[in-house]
Amino acid sequence: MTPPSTDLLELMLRARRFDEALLGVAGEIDGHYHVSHGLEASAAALAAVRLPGDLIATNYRSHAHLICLGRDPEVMLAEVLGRPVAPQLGRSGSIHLCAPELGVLYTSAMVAGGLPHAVGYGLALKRRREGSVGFCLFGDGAVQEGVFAECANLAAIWELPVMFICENNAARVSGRTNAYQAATALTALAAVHDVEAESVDGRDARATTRALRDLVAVTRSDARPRFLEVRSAPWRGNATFYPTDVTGPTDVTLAATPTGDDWYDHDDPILNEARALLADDLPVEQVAAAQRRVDDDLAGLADRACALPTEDLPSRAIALGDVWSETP
Ligand SMILES: Cc1ncc(C[n+]2csc(CCOP(=O)(O)OP(=O)(O)O)c2C)c(N)n1
Repeated sequence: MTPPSTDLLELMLRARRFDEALLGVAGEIDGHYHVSHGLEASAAALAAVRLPGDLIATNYRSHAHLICLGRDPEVMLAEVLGRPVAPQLGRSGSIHLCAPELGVLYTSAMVAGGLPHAVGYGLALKRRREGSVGFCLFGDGAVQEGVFAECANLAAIWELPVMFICENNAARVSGRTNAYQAATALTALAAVHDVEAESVDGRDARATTRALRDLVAVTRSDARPRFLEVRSAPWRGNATFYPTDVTGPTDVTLAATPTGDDWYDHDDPILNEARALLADDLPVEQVAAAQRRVDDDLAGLADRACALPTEDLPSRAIALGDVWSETP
């Protein structure tokens, strides 16, 4: 019998290792940064369903999305550290990363800023009639912005192939979705605009991938928008304005033994996937071997990114490159 695949585990762990490396050199980052801890399931699901030709509008919490889609971790960390690497030459910081070759053209750090981009992508892709989809990833806070209603409405009445993916990392709160949201079900806010909507447990990467794959398949065929709420627990390292690695380096072998801490025992989608592999009868040594493969591949990531040459300020050519102006 073929052993269960560790691909999903390794992909999510690769994204987590990127963020852990970034948090280790956070003192060298000029500006703000966010990490994706706990949101790796939607990132891996996105990578599983994305096809060449699709366009993706992500948000300021984009690291896992980009790493899972295939962005080079060393180049991406160097970019965040302000090193002049292609394509953004160290100007993006953590919150404006892009990867045009992967369909991520630009990242708005405004809450809900990517929603109108994705509707525009959907309109353009529909006109080209290629069966491609415009994806949008955003937090639960974006659903509170008025532009969410406008975008859901336009995507529905213009029948646009847009896949709205709401990463709801406030899902532990009972009753209201969170302190700022009167609605108890975010799916209802999409459904009211005639956008078919589902909710999935984002702590379960397999379920998240299945749910996204099913919705995207129908959107590719009927070119109508869909909405998926991916519910996860908040990661406590995000409690401060600047995230810190309060849960420490992820160790997938912890899945074998309860710790008494909800993060490790129930909430971390990576440990949950390791747990699912153990339940599939994969020996813990092979789960550990999967982790070693990721670690060997990324060995020295932060050192290599930090070692790239930097400048205190970008050169005039870099700072003004790609800036459009009427006056020279
Ligand atoms: C339009 C706008 N308002 C306020 C902010 C400041 N801000 C940055 S993150 C954030 C919280 C967003 O919450 P949520 O969408 O739930 O995402 P999370 O950070 O929990 O992933 C806010 C208010 C912003 N970036 N853009």
